[in-house]
Amino acid sequence: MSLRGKLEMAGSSDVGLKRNHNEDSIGSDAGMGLAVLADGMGGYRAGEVASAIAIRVVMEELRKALVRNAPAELDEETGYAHGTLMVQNAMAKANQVIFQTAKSQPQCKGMGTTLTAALFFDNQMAVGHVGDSRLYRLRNDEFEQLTVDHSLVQELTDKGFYSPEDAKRSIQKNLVTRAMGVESQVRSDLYQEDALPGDVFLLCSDGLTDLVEDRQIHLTLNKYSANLEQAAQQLIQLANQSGGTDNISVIVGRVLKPFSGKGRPSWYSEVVNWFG
Ligand SMILES: [Mn+2]
Repeated sequence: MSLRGKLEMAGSSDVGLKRNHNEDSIGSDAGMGLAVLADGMGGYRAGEVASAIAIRVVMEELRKALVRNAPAELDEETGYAHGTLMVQNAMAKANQVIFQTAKSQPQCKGMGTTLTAALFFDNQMAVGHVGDSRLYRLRNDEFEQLTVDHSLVQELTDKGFYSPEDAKRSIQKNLVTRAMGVESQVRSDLYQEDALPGDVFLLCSDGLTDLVEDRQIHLTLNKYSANLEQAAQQLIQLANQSGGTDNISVIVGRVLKPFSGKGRPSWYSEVVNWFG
């Protein structure tokens, strides 16, 4: 089962107005049901190396894993679907590659990246998450942030030191407390959610959410949900109109039809063909 015709996606990444290069990276494959977004950090251009590695490795690892295993099958030990564990494993591998590269190449020392990945299978969505990029879901008229930032601001808010208003004004907004590639191992947050026809998903970097209010993002997704390309462009434009102080990346997805499939999906053969 290819998810083509059942799921649509559009993504865009923009340098913004103040930076001279783009350290965000995105990747998506609607047929495979995969969207990945990363916001890199590090010295001279190392951030873009880290985010590019994250996207490449996660996509490669998931392509391979989906050939070997049916994502909808349940893992007895953990209670997660295989697809969710595949996301976790792919992220662990990406972490390793970034960490090793940072260690072996002086110009990449200390680099890291956020990563938010969503894999769709069997009317579900598995999300893996590290850092302060986000995943939102618009279902009917309910707009909800599904991931929780790994940031100092979020921690202070959780502990009650910050109100949401304080958080917005904080100068430490971009201090990430967990990132990919910084240590030899990383703990990814995992979410397994159902995906219903009509659901709209947004993966985005902080270049959007620091400048554009959730309410505004919600309105934009509502307005352009029938045209995801336009939705993506519109969101980037909103961030740039508000100053464009950081790189801005978005991937917008929409579930068109149910995509159930328990066994090894029939798109298995299609994937095998890609690898020839
Ligand atoms: Mn950023």
